[in-house]
Amino acid sequence: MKTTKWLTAGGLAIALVVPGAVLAADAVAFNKTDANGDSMISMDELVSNPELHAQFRTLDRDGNGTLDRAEFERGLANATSTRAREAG
Ligand SMILES: [Ca+2]
Ligand SMILES: [Ca+2]
Repeated sequence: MKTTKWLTAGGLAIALVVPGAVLAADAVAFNKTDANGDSMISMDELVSNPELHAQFRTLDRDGNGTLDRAEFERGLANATSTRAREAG
C-alpha cells in the first residue's frame, strides 16, 4: 500500500512529519480550549488551563480581553519552554 510505504520510507519522512504534528497539536489545543467555537479564547474558557489562565493578562497583547490563535500559541510556547527550564 502506497501510504504505508511512505510512512516507513525512513528518517526523512519522520523529519517532515514531526513539525507538522506539533502544529496540529497546537491547533487541537486551541480548538479544545475554544469551547464556544468563536476562534477566540476568553478568560472563562482558559480556566481549563490554569498555567495559561494565570498569564492571561500578559498573553492578551492587544488587550481586547480574549486570546486569538497567535496569542494563545505564544502562551503555549511559553508554557512549554518554562516546563523545559524547570525540568532541566
Ligand atoms: Ca471562545
Ligand atoms: Ca487579544
